Amino acid sequence: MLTIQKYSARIIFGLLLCFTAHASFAQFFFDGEDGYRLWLRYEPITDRKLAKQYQQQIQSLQIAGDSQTNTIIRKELHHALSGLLGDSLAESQQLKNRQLIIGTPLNSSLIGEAGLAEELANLGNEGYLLRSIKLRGKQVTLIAGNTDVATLYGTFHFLRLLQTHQPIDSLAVKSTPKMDLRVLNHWDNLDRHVERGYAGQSIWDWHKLPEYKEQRYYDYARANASIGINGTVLNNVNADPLILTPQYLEKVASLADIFRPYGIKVYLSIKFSSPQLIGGMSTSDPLNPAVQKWWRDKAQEIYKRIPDFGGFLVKANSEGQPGPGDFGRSHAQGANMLAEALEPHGGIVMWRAFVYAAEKNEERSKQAYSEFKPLDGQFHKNVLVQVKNGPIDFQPREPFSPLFGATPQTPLMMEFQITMEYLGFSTHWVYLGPMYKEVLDADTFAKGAGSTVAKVVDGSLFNNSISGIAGVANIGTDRNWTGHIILQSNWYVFGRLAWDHQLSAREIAEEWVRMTLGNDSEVVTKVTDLMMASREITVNYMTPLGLHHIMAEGHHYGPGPWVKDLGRDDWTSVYYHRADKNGIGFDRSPNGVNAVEQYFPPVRDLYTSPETVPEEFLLWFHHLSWDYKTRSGRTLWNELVHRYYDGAAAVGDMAQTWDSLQEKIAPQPFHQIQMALDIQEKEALWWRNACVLYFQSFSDRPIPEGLEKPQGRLQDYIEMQFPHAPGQGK
Ligand code: GCW
Repeated sequence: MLTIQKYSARIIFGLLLCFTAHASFAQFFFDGEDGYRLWLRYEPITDRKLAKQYQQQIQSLQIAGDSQTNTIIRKELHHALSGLLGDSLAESQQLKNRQLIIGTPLNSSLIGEAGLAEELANLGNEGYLLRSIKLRGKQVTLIAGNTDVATLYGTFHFLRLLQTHQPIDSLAVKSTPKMDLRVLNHWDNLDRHVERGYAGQSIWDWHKLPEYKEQRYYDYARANASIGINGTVLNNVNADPLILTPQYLEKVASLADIFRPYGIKVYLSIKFSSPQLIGGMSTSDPLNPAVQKWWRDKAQEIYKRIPDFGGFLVKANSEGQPGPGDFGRSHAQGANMLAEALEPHGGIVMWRAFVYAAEKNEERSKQAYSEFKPLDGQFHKNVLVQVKNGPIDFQPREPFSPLFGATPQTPLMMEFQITMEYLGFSTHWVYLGPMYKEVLDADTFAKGAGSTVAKVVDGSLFNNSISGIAGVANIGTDRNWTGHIILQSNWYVFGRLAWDHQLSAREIAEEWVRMTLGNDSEVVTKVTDLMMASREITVNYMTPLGLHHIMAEGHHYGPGPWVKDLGRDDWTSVYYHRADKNGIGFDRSPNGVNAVEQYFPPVRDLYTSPETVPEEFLLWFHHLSWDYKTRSGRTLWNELVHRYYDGAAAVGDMAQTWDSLQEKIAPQPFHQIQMALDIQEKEALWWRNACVLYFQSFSDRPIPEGLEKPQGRLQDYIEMQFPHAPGQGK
């Protein structure tokens, strides 16, 4: 019945489209495609030949075990196969031809018999095998791992093959995660405001927990498990100390109970001064024995409620947060105190390196390195230092942080931002796969060529005993989770790369498109192409050629290259672009603040000269005259203007390409994305006009020939105010 309604709605919609212009009727249609199902839609496979092949290859199921995780696997498979193939499959504990068998050597004797012992021995707790194999004369497909959660991961892999229409007749997959900790960081406050969140409120309804368990919590866990995410930090790094009170721990425990069977551990951000704020103590000095005891007791209390609690994430002595520095202690001393409290229970500390202080009198991009490199070797074994991908702050493009590779004895966790604080909030179509890959694939040269950031982070370069990667979530209560359906792909690509950073951004994009928008070849090619181009387009209309930190102040919505005179220089835009009548850019070469010295040669040498630095970082490392000749042969001024214009124009092209897919995309996602592209087009022009007019006031040079004049008056752009822009820090 539902399906009939769905299709007739589509037909009516199609007819109406013949007579109406875009967007106007979108709100009258409900086709179920509201984005809630993410990439786990399991729509019927309409290619009947393919569906038939799958049906022939998988004729019954044998799922071993009856743990909660096994039940989840069972439900997911029935739900998925009946969606994809139209039939739910019978389960049978008897070996049958063409059976899909799922289990571990412990719960399934068949897995034990399959001759996989050696391979299973190297899989760890999360890796899995997918095998087409003959067993006791029967042709079967196996999903095998050492734990139930591993087989859940294998199940999702198998379903992904079906969803993306891949062959399943001769499977020989072996997959293990490259990083141990694959964690989302929610910057969610306890009042449900999400710092830098653009998709509604926090999905954690603290007020109704622990009793009221939203369906969304389970769907969140499913989605994460489907891409291998195995941890979640529930609350903002600008932490509310109340999270550690019994009242909240009870709520945290109820979420941990929901997530456990999906292989997801819960972590908490803590406020370093909690002993004073909620413990009634007069100090939080990490070397004070009473403070140490307070944390030990707190850890014990947490583990009593949550035996597999993951650990703490800490933002300390950064942007006004308290930390060990308040007591004259180092970051290592602060982290180690917490590490000691968690260690007996198997917990870990993720200590953030995002620190910069006005008093330091050192250029901001250099401070994290200066602070943490000398501490290498001083951290306890269960501490990871969590480093943002670039040395400043999640800009549309930054060079990799020089800390990667600089601390052989300290495992560094990568921190990526999935939410779009500096990339257009939730209306700009920016697929972050290429950005994540650019950073992960960058070569630090820490131990000679091939010492990529990915190898630092996955622990292989320095043989670290623990490794991890974190992504600041873009999830909220919006029906489609991320505010913009395309931006679901950033959650997706984060998880997929956390599992295997060797995958390419394109193959992940394509996978996501097939699962989320459909397998039609035109849709797949066009949307994947748009995704792959989208990040560079945005860099061009926001911060081309290595410009950075020129967003409006506070909320970071829109351009603000004119921002100056704030409490601190390194919060202003003029500090970063340094435009004057002679030129533009930040001299971080040895003639300037010498940030290049923090990189290993030959990266250091490449970055030192404007002739050899990759052009995308030109103005990050160099202050150059407006007439400097860039690689295109244009002057710097002309090149800069061209980039702004190219970027803005490309959004118009994106919108056109999108429009051409109208017949092939369900109405709701089609219209939502179309409307978002309208906003993006408008805002890309806003960025272009405002920045070009502003920089022109220094360059005093004409708009290059062939380009229209920027619209509007600079002063009007400067005066624009958005007091209620979403996501602001509180
Ligand atoms: O990017 C900046 C944000 C802050 C954030 C901070 C951080 C949570 O503007 O909102 O605070 O980084 O990473 O700690």
